[in-house]
Amino acid sequence: MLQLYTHYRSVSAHRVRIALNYKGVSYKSMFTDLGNAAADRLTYLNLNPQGLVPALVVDESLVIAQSAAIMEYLEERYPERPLLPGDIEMRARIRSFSQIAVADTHPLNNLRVLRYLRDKMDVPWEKRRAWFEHWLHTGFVAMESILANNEDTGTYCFGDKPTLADVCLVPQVYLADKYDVDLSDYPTLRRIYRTCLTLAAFQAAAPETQPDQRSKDDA
Ligand SMILES: N[C@@H](CCC(=O)N[C@@H](CS)C(=O)NCC(=O)O)C(=O)O
Repeated sequence: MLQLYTHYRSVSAHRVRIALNYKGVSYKSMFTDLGNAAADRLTYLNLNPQGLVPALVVDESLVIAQSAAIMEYLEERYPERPLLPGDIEMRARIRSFSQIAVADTHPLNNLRVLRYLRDKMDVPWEKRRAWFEHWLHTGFVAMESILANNEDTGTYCFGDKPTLADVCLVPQVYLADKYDVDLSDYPTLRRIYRTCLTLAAFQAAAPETQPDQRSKDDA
């Protein structure tokens, strides 16, 4: 069985959990602590030298790091219930939209960047918060503009079934929502986000439904 190294708060792992669930692929969750425990970290670095989550262990010869690479692999290996549907132009549009979250928004706000600002650059909390919000809004403004002006926008980002675009949008909006970022300027993103959250694949991937989150609640 596939093993997914994950953490409930990880935006990148959240994407991969949605993709796995949407495709109906069984996997075992391997919980990490985002680098807080040194012993675990050394073991994990042997698996994924970058030390980030997620990582998907396919078998002893293949460990895939990077959520975009994992989701492309899942799409090719499990083409049923496609996340990249349509013709070559449509797939390019979906990939392009998805990368706004994966490549240009999330990397500026991930834990190691925010910790670096705090620990090495002495950036106070208010300024770190301003940084966090700035890069979220920069991504959301572009995403909203694309969807609000696109005739392919339907129930979901591109048409009437979820695609990779929705898989990448939802964890980003979830994060913003959790930190009370004002999303009032993004009605299309909010509508699609709410629709996605009615689907079992998205619900089962949500941070609050993950066993590592629940064990924290129990503690
Ligand atoms: N580009 C990577 C980013 C992975 C990433 O930054 N993961 C975060 C959690 S969302 C992480 O492991 N953070 C730990 C840290 O920053 O030390 C991907 O999409 O998989």
